[in-house]
Amino acid sequence: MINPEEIRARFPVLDQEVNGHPLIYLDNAATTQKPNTVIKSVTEYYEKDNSNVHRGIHTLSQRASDGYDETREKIRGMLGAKEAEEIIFVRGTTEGINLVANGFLRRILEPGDEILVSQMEHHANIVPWQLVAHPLGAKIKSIPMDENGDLMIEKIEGLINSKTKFISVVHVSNSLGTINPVKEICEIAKKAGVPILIDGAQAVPHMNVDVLDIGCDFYVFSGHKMYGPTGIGAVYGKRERLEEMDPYQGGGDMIRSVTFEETTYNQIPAKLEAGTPNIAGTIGLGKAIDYLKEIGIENIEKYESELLEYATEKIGAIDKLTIIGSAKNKASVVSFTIDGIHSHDIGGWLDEHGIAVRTGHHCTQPAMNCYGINSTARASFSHYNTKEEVDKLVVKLKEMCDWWFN
Ligand code: 7TS
Repeated sequence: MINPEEIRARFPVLDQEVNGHPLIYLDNAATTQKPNTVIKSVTEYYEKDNSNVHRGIHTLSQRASDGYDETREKIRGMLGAKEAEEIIFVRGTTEGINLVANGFLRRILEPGDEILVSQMEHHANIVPWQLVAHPLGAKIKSIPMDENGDLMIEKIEGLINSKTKFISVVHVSNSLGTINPVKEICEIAKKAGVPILIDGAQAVPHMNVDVLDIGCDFYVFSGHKMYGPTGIGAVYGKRERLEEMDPYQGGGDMIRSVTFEETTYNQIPAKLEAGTPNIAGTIGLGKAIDYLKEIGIENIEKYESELLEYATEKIGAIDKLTIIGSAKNKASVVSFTIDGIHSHDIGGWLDEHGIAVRTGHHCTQPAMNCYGINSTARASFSHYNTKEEVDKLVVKLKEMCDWWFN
């Protein structure tokens, strides 16, 4: 059971006023706030252990390396992967997808080839594929969605052909909240013999993820969206896929031997992690995983889905307001438009009252195009948000409409 009072006490940033009002933070899909254990672990690392990893036999370097390696193991456990070596540290989802696009796809792509993504992808799951595909004469195709924001899964088989070299699909949409049936999609990909990546940026903070059950080749996520620090995330890749890959960046740690003529590479994961990593961020991410384990991801999922149901009903009842995205299976995101008021004006009004929401296209322009709009206001909820906060949001939205239209 989630006790929001107890939870909130662990997130120092929530205890403040913004523009003279208690902060109501509803921008969790952009980034989540950090519990005190995560903040403390980063400070303590710099106060006591700061050193480079895997490079020295001295004690501080051992401690830094231990913390770094422990997080790799914690991520393995969180995702249900077979081996810790299948976890590659990156800056976040964006860098993870760029790593796979460059290290995996570039080697196998030929002119005329195709990459399949969905219509609701974040730009981070479109542009890296284009950067690799377009100079090679390959192209991106998309899986359509219906007006509720559900992907048309039945169309996928027809979109795959002998030219399809890769599929990449978002687990949970950041702008619509849709939870995609990724296991089913991976089965289709597997049957067709096409490797598949799942963008888990919005999934890991909200639900249990098991990469073996899902059956994906790659799974990527960002630490900062799951209560960890910014600048750290991970790619899960099946061992054989990671071993096939070319390094994306060259430098320290990723080599076995270097001469001017030739370099041989280290084993995974080091092969794909050139240079000094974000050590403090990794240690903070480890603490974020401990936090999620302690609270229980199932408890979070249950609490957030009740909050979503409550918010959908209350927000959806506001006159002139349309909720964008009403998929069968949704995470705690409510995107909306109000006829006659630009979403930036909605965001500005709410901010004046201490309420933080995101407005704009949420880096999902193709999804916005499907609805014939270019932006929404988006309230995205975490397990530290409450029904009282939803009520305050609704009051302020109604006041704004009264003021605007009268
Ligand atoms: N994929 C999805 C589904 C996302 O929601 C985001 C960020 C990314 C990829 C990129 O993640 P990053 O950590 O590498 O930046 N989404 C959002 C958002 O909804 N508002 O701000 C960032």
